[in-house]
Amino acid sequence: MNTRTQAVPFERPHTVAIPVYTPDNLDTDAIVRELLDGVGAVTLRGLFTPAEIAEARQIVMRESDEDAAGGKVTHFQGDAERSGRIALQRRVWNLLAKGDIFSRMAAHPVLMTVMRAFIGSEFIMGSIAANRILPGGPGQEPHIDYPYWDFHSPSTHPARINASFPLNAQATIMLDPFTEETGATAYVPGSQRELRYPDESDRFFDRCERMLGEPGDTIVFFGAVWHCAMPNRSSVDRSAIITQYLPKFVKPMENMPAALPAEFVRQASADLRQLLGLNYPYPEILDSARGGNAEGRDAMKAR
Ligand SMILES: O=C(O)CCC(=O)C(=O)O
Ligand SMILES: [Fe+2]
Repeated sequence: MNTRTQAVPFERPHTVAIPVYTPDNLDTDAIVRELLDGVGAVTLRGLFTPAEIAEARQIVMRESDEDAAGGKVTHFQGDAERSGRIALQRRVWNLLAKGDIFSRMAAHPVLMTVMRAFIGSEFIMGSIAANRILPGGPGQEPHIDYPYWDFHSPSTHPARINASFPLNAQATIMLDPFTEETGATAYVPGSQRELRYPDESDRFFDRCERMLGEPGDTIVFFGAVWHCAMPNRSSVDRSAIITQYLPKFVKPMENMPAALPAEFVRQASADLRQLLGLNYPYPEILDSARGGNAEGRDAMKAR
C-alpha cells in the first residue's frame, strides 16, 4: 500500500513532548516505561560535544557526496525510487570502518546503560549507518523497524507476537537541526503499544508528531513505534546516525564483523565486541566445538 500519497500536513501544533534526559538525571526505569508504555521515545541530551558531531558530520558528508547517484541500498523509499528521487536520501553503511568517532558513539556509556536496561545486558548492535536527506528529499513510507520491518506480512512472524517486550531499540544521533522543515523523523506517540505495520487507514500523516532536536541530541525509540523520515523542504542537509540495537538473540541486520577489517575486530574493546555480537557464539558448528558442558548454571559460573 502506498501511504505516501496522503497529503503531508506541514504546520501543526505539537502536543506530545518527548521527555528529555541528560547524563545527570538518567532514570532507566522511567525510560523503559516511556519506551514501552508511553510515547515510545526519549531524548538524551549532552552525550556528544560539538567537535564530535562536527567530526561525524564531516565524514558522513564526504562519504555520501561520493555516492551522488544514491547507489547504496536503502529502505522504505519506494516512492522516491519510483519518482527518480532516490539520490536525495543517502545512506552511509558500515560506519565503524569509517572513523573511530562512530565506535565512540555506538558504545557511549549512557547509551550502553539505557540499552542494557531496555533490551538486556548482553544486547548487540544490528546496524550503524547514516541517513542523509538532501534538500528536496521526499522522506519515507511510515514503517516500523527491523526485525518488525516486514510486519506488513504478519503471518511470517510467530503467533501472538506483540510489543509487550522489545526486540529493537533505535538511537538517532542528530548531526543537523531536526526541524519540521528539514524533515525531522515523524512518529505517532504510543503506536508501539499495539504491534502493527501502519496502513493508510491509520492516517499517519494527520496524527504524527516530530522528533525535533539540535545537533548532538540523541533520540532513543522503540522501533515498533510508527515512524518515518519526512520530506526535507529546507535548503540544507539533514543527517543523522541511525543505530539499531537488538537483544542478543536477534539476528543482526548488518554483518558487521565480516564488513570490518580483521584488525579492527581483533582490537575491539569489550563493549564493542559485545555490540558486534562476538560474545554470543551461535550459530556454532557444535560437532566441532570444544567438548564438555557449555550451557547451564554451572557453565555460567565458570565464565
Ligand atoms: O532518518 C530518519 O528520520 C528515520 C530513518 C528510519 O526510520 C529508517 O531508515 O528506518
Ligand atoms: Fe525506521
